[in-house]
Amino acid sequence: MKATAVACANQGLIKYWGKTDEALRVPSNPSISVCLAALTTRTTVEFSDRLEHDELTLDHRSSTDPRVFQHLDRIRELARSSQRARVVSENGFPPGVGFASSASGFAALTVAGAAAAGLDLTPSALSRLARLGSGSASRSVPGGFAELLAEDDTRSIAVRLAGPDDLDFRTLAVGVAETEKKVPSSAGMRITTRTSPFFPARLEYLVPALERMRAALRARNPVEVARLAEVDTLNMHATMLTSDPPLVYWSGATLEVIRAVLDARASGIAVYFSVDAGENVFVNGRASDVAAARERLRAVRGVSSLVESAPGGPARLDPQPLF
Ligand code: 2P0
Repeated sequence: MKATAVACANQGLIKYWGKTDEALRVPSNPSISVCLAALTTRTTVEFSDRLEHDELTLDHRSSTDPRVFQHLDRIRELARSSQRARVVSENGFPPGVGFASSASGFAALTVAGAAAAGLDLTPSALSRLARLGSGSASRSVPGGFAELLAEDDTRSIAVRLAGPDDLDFRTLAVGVAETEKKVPSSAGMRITTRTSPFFPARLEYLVPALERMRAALRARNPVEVARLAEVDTLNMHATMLTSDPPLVYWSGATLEVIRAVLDARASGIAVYFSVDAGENVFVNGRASDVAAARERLRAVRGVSSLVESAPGGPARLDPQPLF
């Protein structure tokens, strides 16, 4: 059987950085994200008796990414199937934008793969399954503004806190990266949780920080959501910078964009920065403020791309296959 799904990438607003169980990708803390409608992945999966081994094509190139094959094994185990799969996946991101995402990729693979295997999973089961592929992918399953709970394996699922149209919220994805990030998230999280003296302080700070973010979403307050994401960015990066070895994900251009955001704010435009585990910067705020800051950010040295995105919806099956 064949099925196709489309899923959005997402931006951590209260960020996920640490696991209590690496094999099962159980997060150390709950995290809250917003899906990005402009950054999507489309994936088609076919399970068939005619295939002798799994075949994977990512953005028109043959791939042997073991994480994808392991994920197909998880789906086969749930479906009690031994059929091999053909997987074709394409990122709808503007070329060279540097925001390629395991979140949209594993969310689309999960939704398409489960349907292609004939599984009829609940939204919670789909979110958990996506988490086993990549923690942040679980948040792309419900879409909108979602919280990934940090419980045990079965209860660490993402639930929706607000729909994509509930807040006047926009994100400018500001691309500055020219290279792949140096330390992948899984390895980086391990280093931080084991070595940063600030990590225990982060876990303490997160309890009220999460509550404030949930309250800002309930109040439909986009400026407060953007502000709290900036506060959390600095808190998470403080734990990365104080890891041993240090994790310095920012480049000079990252700081230039951050300074431009602070300057914009000083001149009365309510925009806030947010940085995940990489050099690129998200700039968040109301649609009118993000539009007002756009040209200033385009002019910053080192900026190679700007993509404006509204909040996105859930991962969904789609009738348009890639093969
Ligand atoms: C986030 N990040 O909340 C944070 C901010 C990176 C920094 O979710 O190891 O790529 O595959 O579970 O999902 C990155 O985490 O990590 C992430 P794995 P993933 O968006």
